[in-house]
Amino acid sequence: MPSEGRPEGTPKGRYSALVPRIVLLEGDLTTQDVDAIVNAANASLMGGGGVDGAIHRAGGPSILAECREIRRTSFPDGLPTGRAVATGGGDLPARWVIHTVGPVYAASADPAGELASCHTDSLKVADELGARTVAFPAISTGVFGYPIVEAAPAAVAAVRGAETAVAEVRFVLFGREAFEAFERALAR
Ligand code: AR6
Repeated sequence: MPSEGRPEGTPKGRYSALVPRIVLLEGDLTTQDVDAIVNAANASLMGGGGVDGAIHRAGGPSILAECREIRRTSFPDGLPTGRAVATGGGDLPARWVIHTVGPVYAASADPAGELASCHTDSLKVADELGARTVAFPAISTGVFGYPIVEAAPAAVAAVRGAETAVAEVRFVLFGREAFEAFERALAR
């Protein structure tokens, strides 16, 4: 069951234009029919495991080709942590993929700040694209080792605090534990 969050005090059915509606879903990010999905990538932008691998497998080779071009032209040393860039969605239902690099939890001096930056920079890129519905995975909570109970409130707070024209942010969570952590964060 998707569950929805509203900013406190916002009457049902009316949303502030500057605050995206947050929707939670337990499922697979790659099948989401949204304008853009966000990839939990690494600095190389050359693919990897986890949700990154799943996106490149489902989206086909055009995504990697565009990532190579972004590396060549804009980020020869790799995409910094907390930044985001966009490619087309290839064969995915989503029109665009926004690639961002989350913090490696154990190696970061400010994991919450860097994770927040992933979300705000991704929404900024979404605004530049004109994307109105954006689906995020639980960035950094897999290979990068960010505990889900800490990452969920940081991610939700970042989206709630973002100024964006995106109307809906959908967190697509893999597994019950991740879903429930986001549910608790949203209820705060
Ligand atoms: N849909 C939704 N969530 C998923 C999916 C999916 N298809 N697959 C995995 N998850 P991770 P990170 C969840 O490891 O921690 C890659 O190798 C997963 O359960 O994908 O940011 C990159 O190339 C977890 O909760 O990303 C980087 O090198 C969450 O997505 C590195 O991993 C994030 O897990 C990035 O690590």
